[in-house]
Amino acid sequence: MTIQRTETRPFDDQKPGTSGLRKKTAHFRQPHYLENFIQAVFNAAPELRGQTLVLGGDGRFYNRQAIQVILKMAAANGIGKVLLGRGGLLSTPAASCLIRKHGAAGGIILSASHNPGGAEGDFGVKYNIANGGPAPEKVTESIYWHARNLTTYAISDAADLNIDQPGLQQLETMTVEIVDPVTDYAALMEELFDFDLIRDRIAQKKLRFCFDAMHAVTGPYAVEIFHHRLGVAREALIHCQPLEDFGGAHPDPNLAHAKHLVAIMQGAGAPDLGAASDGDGDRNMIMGAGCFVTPSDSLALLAANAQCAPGYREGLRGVARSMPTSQAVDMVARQAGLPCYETPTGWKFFGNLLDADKITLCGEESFGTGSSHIREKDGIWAVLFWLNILASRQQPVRELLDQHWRRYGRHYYSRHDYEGIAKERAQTLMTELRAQLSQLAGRRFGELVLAGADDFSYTDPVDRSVSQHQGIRLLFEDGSRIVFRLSGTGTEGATLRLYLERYQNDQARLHDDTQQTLAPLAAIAEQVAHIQHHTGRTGPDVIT
Ligand code: VG1
Ligand code: CO
Repeated sequence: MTIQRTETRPFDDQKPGTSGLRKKTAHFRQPHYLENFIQAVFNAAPELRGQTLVLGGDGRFYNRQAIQVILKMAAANGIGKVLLGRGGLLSTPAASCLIRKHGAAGGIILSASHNPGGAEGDFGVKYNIANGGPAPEKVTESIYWHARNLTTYAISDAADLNIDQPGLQQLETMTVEIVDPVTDYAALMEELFDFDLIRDRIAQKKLRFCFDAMHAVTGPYAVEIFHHRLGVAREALIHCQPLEDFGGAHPDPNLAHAKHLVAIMQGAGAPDLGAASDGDGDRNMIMGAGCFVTPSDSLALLAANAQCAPGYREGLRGVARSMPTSQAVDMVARQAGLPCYETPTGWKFFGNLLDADKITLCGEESFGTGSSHIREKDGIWAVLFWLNILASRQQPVRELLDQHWRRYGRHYYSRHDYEGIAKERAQTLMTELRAQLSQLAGRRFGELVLAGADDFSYTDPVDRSVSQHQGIRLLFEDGSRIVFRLSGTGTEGATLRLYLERYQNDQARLHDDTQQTLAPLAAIAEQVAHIQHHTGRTGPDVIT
């Protein structure tokens, strides 16, 4: 066993996006590509030397090979110990939990999240810091700098490790401890939620539940937590075997991709709660019998009902949402007198607020919800929170939603995605839009009047760091909003995201059709941004 210094040349495209470095799997598998990025991480994070690194991934194609490479590079870069999920598996929230629980200096999570996997699909690498959360921008910028200035990387020539064998192994001077991916995480969940109450309601058949793991990483977590610890029938947990290609499907828990679950929840005799999670287990979709809860509403409902769960009984410090997320949670915060923060898209911006104890709950419109228990969004946690609320309130999801809207008003909300458009055309759309911003205020579109328009900029209230160009907002006098952003997680061309939101508190208008309600806003977006002209598309590819 010796440590090799391999010469390499930098790749210029290793800039981490919204959530790590995400590329086509084939791109990642080209010689030196993964190694370069990992070396850039180790160079940018000298605090890992002699310390513990948590490692795992969502089990997609190339996960196991990448784990072997990273282990050998960690050994060659002086990492003290690696805590590895058995079989190379760890959900993103479980990795965050392990980092915090074991005082690790950081973690590497292999995942392209909700993007499809397989040789033709996507692969990704995320780096998390000692608080358990995604590396903040100053760290990702440093990784990018190192990636562009790399000449060599260090790797041990040791043989592959058996990553399916729990226990301790040695690699050069580094210890590798292979742990069960679920145990610590499940214990944390038991601290937060009333498992006895949920188990009782399930046993009495008063709370019927169905979960779709989408052949991704949450399968083993769902079986252990929902089946073994809460007594949910095994048949009610579907697609729980993690597969390298997610069964050829898109592991994205939304109405477009979680078709199986949607069919169950729309069908006769639907269970009380249906939920799904994404590739790496940080997203969640919530459905009631015959109804869908938007992620923005889900965050608001969790905030309004937090006291149902033992872990949150002492109350919330505050809440936060990403800028494009609907303002439903703001209404809850206002009535409860809680601080409410608006951050750019991506979980990394919540870390400082959570560390400084300014917030307890946070979420994004993209099916992500989380809390101060870890520093990532957390799919299974959100589902348990819903189970706990349903077990305590003993009302159907639809009724809870109705009551919520009656009290706070309803934010009709939808996101329209235009995927795989030419990068230059997407840039032109955004540039032309930006150029108009100063002239837009005061403009009238039918009954809607624009109060203002800007390019969202965020100053972190804790470290005062500034993040600019986080999305273009058109803000209307009645509180409606249109937001335009380019995705930072795609791997082909550009994806334009158009977010539409309209507030309604007329009690007679709480059950209108969402897309119809938002149609005037979609028309304004087209009128202002000329989406059809720039994208060459007549409509969005995905509506969530
Ligand atoms: C998307 C979502 C964002 C989320 C990110 C990572 O980013 O919009 O809210 O944080 O994915 O989620 P973008 O830049 O494509 O809009 V995941 O589940 O990939 O870790
Ligand atoms: Co994810």
